[in-house]
Amino acid sequence: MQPIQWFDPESSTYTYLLIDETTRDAVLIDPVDTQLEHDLAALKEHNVRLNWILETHAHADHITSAGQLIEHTGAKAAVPAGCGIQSAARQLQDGDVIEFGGESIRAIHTPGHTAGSMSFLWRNNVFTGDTLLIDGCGRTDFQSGSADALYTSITERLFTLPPETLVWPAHDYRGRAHSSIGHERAHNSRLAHKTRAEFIAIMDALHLPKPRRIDEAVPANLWLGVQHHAGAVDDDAPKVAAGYAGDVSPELAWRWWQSGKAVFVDIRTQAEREWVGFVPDALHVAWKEWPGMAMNPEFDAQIRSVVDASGGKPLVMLCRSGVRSIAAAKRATELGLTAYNILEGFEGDPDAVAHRSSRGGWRYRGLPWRQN
Ligand SMILES: N[C@@H](CCC(=O)N[C@@H](CS)C(=O)NCC(=O)O)C(=O)O
Ligand SMILES: [Fe+2]
Repeated sequence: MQPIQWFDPESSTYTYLLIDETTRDAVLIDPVDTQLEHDLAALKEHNVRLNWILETHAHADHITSAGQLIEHTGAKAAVPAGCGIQSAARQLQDGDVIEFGGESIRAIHTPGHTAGSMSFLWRNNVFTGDTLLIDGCGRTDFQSGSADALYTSITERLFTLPPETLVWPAHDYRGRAHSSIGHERAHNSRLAHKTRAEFIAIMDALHLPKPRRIDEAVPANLWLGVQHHAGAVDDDAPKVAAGYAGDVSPELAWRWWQSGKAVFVDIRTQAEREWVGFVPDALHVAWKEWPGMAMNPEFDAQIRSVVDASGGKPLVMLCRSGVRSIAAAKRATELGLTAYNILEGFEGDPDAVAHRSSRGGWRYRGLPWRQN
């Protein structure tokens, strides 16, 4: 049983259809909005019932048709928990299993191209998204990407699968359809026989142009590509504040970070982060620190270097409840930086969460970093 592969020439994206041939239940991985009619017709032709739509990550180069497919077929979406995709029925964690008919797919968290990216293992096929491409890999220079994390994901999670496992990527720009783990381990020019340091140096030297549609695609994909959410997204503008750049909702901060428009800085203490919870891949510059919640004497230097390393992006600052982050945003503003406060902080104000859930068009599922 092999997956059925479709190609979108506009974005060079592969979409996969997996079928349980006994029950005719099916799963689609990474469908593309402009291919909706093709995909619906093909589902009919194959005489299958679509159970699940899976996304390997929040794509930067095309818009998903997942939201529209849900409307047309009654299927549900399952997405990686760390991608900030708001409107899916299931937020997947590493090791989660998606069942369709008598078949099952295992989610493997493979961060690096984006912090939330996942690969999906079905029988002897692995759908690698933009984590591992044929003779390449996804870029790591936006959407909280990390070459270091990508090296670990590929070498420790994917290359440890049996060598005969077939590799089905989310893209190929040269018409190649699939590969295998054994082949990529031996021949992938970015990874085969490369140390971590060599790989990071290769990724740092790529300097690729930004994907043409990133500013439109990432925000749309955080709502599974469904247009009526766009109104709600536009309403969600920063609010003017005195002494710093403004207040932003948790969702807006998250979208800015994921689309590379801002740097996300967690200013809580290290102890708090350990006890209460991390925001995966957020940068850390403590405002106050133990012992005694004293001001962090290095704050000015550390926050300046975060902005410098980002090429001058605005900051979005997170604390526990949204109080310390105002003070930190004001201080960063005095230093000549552009800094926003994230309303409600890591915890989220329960009243505001309830209010957002009842707002028209929003299907709010908790703060982006809380994965609930
Ligand atoms: N020219 C394409 C570029 C797409 C692009 O950057 N793709 C990302 C995946 S979202 C990537 O990792 N590409 C790998 C590569 O180009 O080596 C566009 O504008 O959409
Ligand atoms: Fe991507």
